[in-house]
Amino acid sequence: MRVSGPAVADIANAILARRPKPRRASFCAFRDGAGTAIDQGIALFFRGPRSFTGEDVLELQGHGGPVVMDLLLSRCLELGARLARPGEFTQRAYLNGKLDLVQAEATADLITSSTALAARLAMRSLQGVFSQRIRRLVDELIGLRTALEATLDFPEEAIDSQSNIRLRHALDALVEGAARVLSQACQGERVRDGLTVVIAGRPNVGKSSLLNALVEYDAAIVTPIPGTTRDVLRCDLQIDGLPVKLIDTAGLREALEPVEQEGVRRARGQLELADLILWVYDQPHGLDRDELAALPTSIPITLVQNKIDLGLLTHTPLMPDGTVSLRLSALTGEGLEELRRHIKSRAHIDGLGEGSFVARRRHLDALRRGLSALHAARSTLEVGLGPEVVALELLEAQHAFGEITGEFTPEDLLGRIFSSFCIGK
Ligand SMILES: Nc1nc2c(ncn2[C@@H]2O[C@H](COP(=O)(O)OP(=O)(O)OP(=O)(O)O)[C@@H](O)[C@H]2O)c(=O)[nH]1
Ligand SMILES: [Mg+2]
Repeated sequence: MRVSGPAVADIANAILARRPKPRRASFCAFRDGAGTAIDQGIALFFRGPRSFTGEDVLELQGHGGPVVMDLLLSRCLELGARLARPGEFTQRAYLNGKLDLVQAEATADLITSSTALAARLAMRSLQGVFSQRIRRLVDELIGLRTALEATLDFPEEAIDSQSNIRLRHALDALVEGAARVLSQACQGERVRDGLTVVIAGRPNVGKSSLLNALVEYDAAIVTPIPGTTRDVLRCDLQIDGLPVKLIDTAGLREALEPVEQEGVRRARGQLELADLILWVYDQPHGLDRDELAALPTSIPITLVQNKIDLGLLTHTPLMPDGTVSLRLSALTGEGLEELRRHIKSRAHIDGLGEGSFVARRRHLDALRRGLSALHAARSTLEVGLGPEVVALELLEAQHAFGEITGEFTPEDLLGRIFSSFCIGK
């Protein structure tokens, strides 16, 4: 049990009948209001600001068990404590300057990470790797703005071409740096949230068989009857540390019967949400270009020819450049390894090094906004619109980057971030 706040020293006195020495483990009885022992165990007292939250913190390690915990909890509440809201310990740590926002989020990401790789990257964010990168960008921006604003204050010394060139170089370097952070953050987000892969195609081509083969159990019903799958089926999969959400859908065709019609409608809905579509086809049906043309254009599509164990003659149709085409058998497993490798390559998480970190969509949004403000500043400088406009655009970039670490973060966003934590963290 963990208690934080200004009344902690008094609560410790009352429950332990003495004040434990800060940062020392002491073995004590935990007592109720009448002085009777509820439990006994280790008490740890941290005096603020040298604690996780930055406030006085008491940690009681007892034997556990719901009734004993409840008695101890009631005693703390009696003494003036209240239950913590989700993420409140971390929120207080953030408000007291023990962590920045990126680190606070990394705490939650570490706890909920779904793969070992995600946990490692979350740990790096928690250690400040990501925050340092952002802070460096912000520092460079501030330097640039200071230089610019100096010229604003002394307009008679209008920017000469020499300092203009210097400014442009500095801006170029900043754009490059921000783009690099963004690309790493994208990888970090992939590792955290994974890839959504939707299996789609005509009925009976072996979509559900492919899902079963990839997840290595009988998740989906497979029959020789076209139109077997109607519901959208989701399975979680890991490919070398990459979390993959694999989604099986109803075969796409002009369905006559209402249940299948609904299945087809849902299947089409899933396509819009995919990071990657696996378009499965088989022989003798082959590949229908019209069906492919009806798929969302903004989402990458990989062609998967199934049932190659049947040995039927096929031709690989001519496709636009860059379309990946794989051949496999969901029945024998031939070609599955290539498909796994291909899915992983789509996440672009190869070569994640020591400088990598976990990231969230929120971070990507802010980085993109900051980067586009930097691009705007660069074109403003190029067309010679005047330093005050450039300075404004730089300030906008600084605010966007500052949102990531929590320097400029709206209250409601903070509320949303911390309320998604688990209670007691
Ligand atoms: N020979 C062979 N048969 C396969 C292969 N994959 C699937 N099948 C067979 O093809 C038939 C249809 O398989 P499903 O996996 O149900 O196909 P589906 O695309 O999910 O079909 P719907 O759910 O109706 O859209 C079944 O009889 C499978 O056994 C394969 O690689 N080789
Ligand atoms: Mg199916």
